[in-house]
Amino acid sequence: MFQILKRSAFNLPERLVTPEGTYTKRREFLRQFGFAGGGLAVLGLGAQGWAAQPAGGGLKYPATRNPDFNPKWTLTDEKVAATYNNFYEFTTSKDRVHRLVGKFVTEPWPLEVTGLCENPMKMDAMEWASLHGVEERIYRFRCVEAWAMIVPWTGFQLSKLIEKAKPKPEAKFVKFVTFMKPDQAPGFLNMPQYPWPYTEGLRLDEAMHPLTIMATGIYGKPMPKQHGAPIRLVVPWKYGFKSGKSIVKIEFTAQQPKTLWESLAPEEYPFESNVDPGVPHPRWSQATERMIDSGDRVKTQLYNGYGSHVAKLYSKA
Ligand SMILES: Nc1nc2c(c(=O)[nH]1)N[C@H]1C(S)=C(S)[C@@H](COP(=O)(O)O)O[C@H]1N2
Ligand SMILES: [Mo]
Repeated sequence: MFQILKRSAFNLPERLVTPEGTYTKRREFLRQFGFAGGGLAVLGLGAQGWAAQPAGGGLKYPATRNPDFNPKWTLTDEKVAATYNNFYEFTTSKDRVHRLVGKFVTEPWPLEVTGLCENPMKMDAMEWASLHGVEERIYRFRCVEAWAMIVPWTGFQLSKLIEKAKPKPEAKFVKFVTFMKPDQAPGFLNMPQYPWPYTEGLRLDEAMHPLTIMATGIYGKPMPKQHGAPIRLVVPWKYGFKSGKSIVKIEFTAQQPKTLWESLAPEEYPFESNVDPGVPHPRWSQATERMIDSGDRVKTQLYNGYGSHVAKLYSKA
């Protein structure tokens, strides 16, 4: 998905393929972030391998697996998951994200909880996670592009953090904002046409749902940078783009937040975006999905198989 621009556009010098407006916008962007002279800051291809780990902020790995989320499913191969990523802040090439994260600094990681709440917080995300504890859960994960994986996440229920923040009665939505450091991730400058930072959102009741977690690790280890270190959202019944990576701000709002993908293509990536095999994407079917390691095609399930947990959130009764 996300072929808002033709794939080839990324392989040509930008000034030859983008409209004047976009080029000008990029120049402004470079200036704003202190890259004078118009040269792109070339970020070295990280020498670290796919398995490079951040320190993990003092959390103990592996965390105890929650027995309620310990299905007998075969896990996706760890290396395949770590080398097939969507993280547009770095690149649109899934197989290259893990090579481009070398300069991404993920510790310390200030996280701001703000907006319509009684108890706004500024915290170090890893300290907060250590203090409140993490657990492991095996979840299915389904990208809107019709690929899927089964992975063990480590994290905590977002509801824990929301309860501490005490949203006000007017708060109806939660907005999630990703880091934006153009000197640490080449995608910002290479793709100035995207409305950065990556922003996602949930209804407050979806954010409070016990399946919704903030993940600090995967495969029993601290989160590798390409998976959204040090802390990311995971919403297993929605398409993967709802699960924002490397979150720096969580904000309670009265109005439905404008998300990055919704502002680019609302008919393709609407706000709700629950996994649904019966609703095709405008450009492809959602009836089946491809497991990224085996290549097997399997039937897509309504709510990604989590209907018994979440269908009641959407019943119109
Ligand atoms: N900040 C940010 N979060 C993001 C994305 C992104 O490009 N930037 N891509 C999303 C998409 S489309 C998917 S499918 C998942 C991929 O997560 P993974 O690479 O850990 O499998 O991250 C989501 N979160
Ligand atoms: Mo995705």
